[in-house]
Amino acid sequence: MTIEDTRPRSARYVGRSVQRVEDPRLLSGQGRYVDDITLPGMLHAAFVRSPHARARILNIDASDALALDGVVAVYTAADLAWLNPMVATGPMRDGILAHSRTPLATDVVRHVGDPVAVVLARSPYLAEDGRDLVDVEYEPLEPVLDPLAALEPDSPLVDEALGTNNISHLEESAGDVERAFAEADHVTRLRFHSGRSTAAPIECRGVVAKYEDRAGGRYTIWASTQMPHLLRMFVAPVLGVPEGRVTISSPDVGGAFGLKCTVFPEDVVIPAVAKLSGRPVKWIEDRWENLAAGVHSKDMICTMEIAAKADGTMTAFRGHFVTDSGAFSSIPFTPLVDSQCAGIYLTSCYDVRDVAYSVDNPLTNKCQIGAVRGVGWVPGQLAREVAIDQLARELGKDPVELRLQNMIGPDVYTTAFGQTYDGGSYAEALEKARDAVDYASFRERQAKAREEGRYIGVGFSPFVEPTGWATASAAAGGLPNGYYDTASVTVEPDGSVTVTTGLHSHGQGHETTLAQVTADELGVPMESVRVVFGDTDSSVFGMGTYASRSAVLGFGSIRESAGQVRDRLLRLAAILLEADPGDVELVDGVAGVKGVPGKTVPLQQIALFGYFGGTARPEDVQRDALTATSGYSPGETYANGCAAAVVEVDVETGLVEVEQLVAVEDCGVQLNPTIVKGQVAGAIANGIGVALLEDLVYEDNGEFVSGSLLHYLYPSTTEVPELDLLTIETPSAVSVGGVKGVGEAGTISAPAAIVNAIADALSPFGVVIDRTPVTPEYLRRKLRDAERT
Ligand code: SMO
Repeated sequence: MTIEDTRPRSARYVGRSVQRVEDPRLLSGQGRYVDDITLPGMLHAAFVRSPHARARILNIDASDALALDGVVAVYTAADLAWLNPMVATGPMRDGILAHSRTPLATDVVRHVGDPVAVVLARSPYLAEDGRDLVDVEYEPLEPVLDPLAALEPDSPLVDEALGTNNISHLEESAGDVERAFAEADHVTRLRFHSGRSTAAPIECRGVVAKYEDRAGGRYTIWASTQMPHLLRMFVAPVLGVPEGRVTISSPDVGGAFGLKCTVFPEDVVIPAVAKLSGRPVKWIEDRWENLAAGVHSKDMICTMEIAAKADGTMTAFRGHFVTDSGAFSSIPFTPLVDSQCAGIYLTSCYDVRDVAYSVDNPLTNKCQIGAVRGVGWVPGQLAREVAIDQLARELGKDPVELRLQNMIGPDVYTTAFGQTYDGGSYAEALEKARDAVDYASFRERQAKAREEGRYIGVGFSPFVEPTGWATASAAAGGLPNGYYDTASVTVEPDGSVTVTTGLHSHGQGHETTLAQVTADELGVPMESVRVVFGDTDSSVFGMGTYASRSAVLGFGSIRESAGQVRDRLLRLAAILLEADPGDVELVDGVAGVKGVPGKTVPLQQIALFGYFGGTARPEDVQRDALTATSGYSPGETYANGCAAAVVEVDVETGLVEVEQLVAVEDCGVQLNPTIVKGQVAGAIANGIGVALLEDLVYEDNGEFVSGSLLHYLYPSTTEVPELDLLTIETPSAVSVGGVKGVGEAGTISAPAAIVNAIADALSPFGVVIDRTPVTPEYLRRKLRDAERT
């Protein structure tokens, strides 16, 4: 490993841009992904999927497929009737209907891509050929496609067993919203449609499974997932076996972005057909399946109202969020991960005490809505920040000044809904972004450009992001179940260190950051630390990686467990050094006595003594040696920051060019600044896609037309400008090490900054931007409409 800076080795690792330990492996093609798993006798699976949005299955004829040489089996729902249903309860909360599904469609298909049958063959190509030969006879039914119409009492039902399409209507309010609106000098109202997007990781999903008919049956499942233990928890009951008979192994994961913290039908179908066929089975998702039948996100109709005084003081927020939820309630997080997250964090960094939101989650005949980077914070942020710019225009106020006027202070703050922020640089981040785009001179530049027929604009989007998802933050966010994580830290007999965690890494660099943390806590060189995760047999139980939680949970759980081990190391060293444990220090893997140069003992010797030193060791060490396991669930941690965008709009073509993008990130104490920058840059690129490009489109008959990366556009290097990545470090008041999470902020903040910049550029035309993505076609239509009026 190479260390970038030249500080003395005794310096702490935390806070340093240590180069990523995993990169040599990943960059030299030595990563091991699900598709790299090959087992003797393995068959390959391909899914027969619905071409219809909604249809009754009249007949499935697999005879032609089975006649094809190399096709081994075709299974339908009838063959899997022994599986238990997959049930989405909405993480143990009230107010959402439990929705269950079978992993393969039984009588009705509910969206394009809904799996109907699975073909097993000797090769993936033969499996696909066999798939094309399965003859499914359908009777098309009228699909439910408009989420608002789906809420009407006379709408056809996506799932008749539920008796309604709306799987959740929630309302919550604080203060006196009615009165605040009645007494307002000014009310701004915006209806904003946040478009349908997804994660589209480079590595699509994949499952390999093997079943062994011993000891009551054992499943080994390799899956590309963010949460091996939770996946096991949800898959085992569907397979009808105890969790102890299921091993989930998630090797290297080539991007996940929330999509892979979902439990999918294929996760149970593949192990089930491995059992039925008696052969290991591999399924690797193709891009069409990923786009049509993974998870979608957003597609939220947001109605945002702001009550304000004439001087610009915002007195109340009211929001209504309707998620076009798709055909199934995604497991485990359900579409509330979008709609409710938009509502519950509505006040963000503003001191608004009268606030109300409501959400609806109509099922429709489209792909399910689930977690994707930034979840419902993205549409919530868009609705609020775009409405604030609209308010500023209507009141003739400067949008930055108006925001600063309404912003909370930097100290610990409890929102109207009861979330307690752990302190942050709310105003400072906005000011920093403002200065980075040279706002003081911008209006002059803008006026000059307009004289030349060029339309440039600037937009801001300050944010607060819940991070370090744990029991406290979940409770404050209206999810009454517990989230924590565990780490085990072991100093091996030779003095090397093994850490296991139930967190996962799919690009975040946990092999590096968690080693940095461990090395500091123990006082050992980082090179001696190995971080193990991704396999339920070899890692301690954990909740997985999502919601910008791993830095906080990983640091906290490692500090707890490493602290216990270090305590034992120091007491052992004290015996060897014939010193008082209080006088012993461990630095860079060498124990010494403070103030006594030359009197040292290396970690290797301490460890050997710890394992084999007989009765000379303290009694608890004789019992537990040098290993400890500890859990951690921090208080609420909230990152904050601000995105600012400068754009130029070509009014002839409707094309938007992002000229400058500034991201100010305050995620508390940074474990590794380079990794923080990487996280922010990737998220900002994602945010540019959400704002301008990414759109999953269904035609009026429910046909899905965005099934390739020619149609589902995401940004490449030509759409992402040089980014100005700035940081502020406000240590968390509540977490171990003052750490807050990072990973989603850019996706949350960038879209609203870009939309506001476009609206600012086009303010002479009176164009109201009311959706994402802001495509050239959409902008031209808006400009034409504006010219006509
Ligand atoms: S959508 Mo993220 O993995 O919480």
